[in-house]
Amino acid sequence: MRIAFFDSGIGGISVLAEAMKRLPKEDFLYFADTLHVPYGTKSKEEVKSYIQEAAVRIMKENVKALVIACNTATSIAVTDLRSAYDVPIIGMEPAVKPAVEMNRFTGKRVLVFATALTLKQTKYSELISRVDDQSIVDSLPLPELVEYCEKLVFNENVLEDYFTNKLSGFDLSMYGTVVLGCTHYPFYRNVLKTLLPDHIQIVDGSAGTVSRLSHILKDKDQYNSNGQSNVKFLCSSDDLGYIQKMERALERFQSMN
Ligand code: DGN
Repeated sequence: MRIAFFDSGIGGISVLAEAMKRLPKEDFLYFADTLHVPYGTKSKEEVKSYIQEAAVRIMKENVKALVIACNTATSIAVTDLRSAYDVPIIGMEPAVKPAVEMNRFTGKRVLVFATALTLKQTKYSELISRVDDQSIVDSLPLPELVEYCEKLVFNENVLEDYFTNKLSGFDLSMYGTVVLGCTHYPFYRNVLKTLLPDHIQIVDGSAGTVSRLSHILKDKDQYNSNGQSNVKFLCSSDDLGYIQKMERALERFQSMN
């Protein structure tokens, strides 16, 4: 049985790539909700119903676990999905906790990039009240980055202008860590690295999510030993062009890392 990954678009491929590295003997299914991407700029109610529809389609594929490789979808629907289905459901969480720990004694702040919808959810404010005991966390939504990623825009000049403009109001010397709290953003990690001061570390939630997935499979004795990292791509619009785009995006992400 395959492990399913789900995102509104191609962002979750950044998490899939991490799982393929860590669990090479598994096979995977990747589902993108192309009819409704992006989620991050829509209302909570709309997005909730899109996620429920997507889950019905994914579960028909008879998968052994579902990774919601989208911070926005996780913050809105992980609890409902867990009560609706028996298979393990693993979500994403912006890596704020490790980022705060990394800066506990540096005197520096943490800057979280995520969708506006993720930043608005109670799940996010609860995470901040739990871990940000020194009030050092700031946040910034980057909606255009999801659009660039969906169009496979990787032109360095375009991205440099974009980030320079977005970050112009921030004194970057005050920050020690940037958190990529949307799964589309790691596609731009390398560009960001060249633009941010050297002392800033960039973290995301992929490794933590894949570790949880791996522990759950181990606990349930559901590890595969004869899979081949085969990935079946599906999307809600059943568009072959988009499926080819996802394959290219995976190759690109793997070549970057
Ligand atoms: N990749 C999604 C996330 O991690 O939040 C959101 C992308 C979107 O639909 N805006």
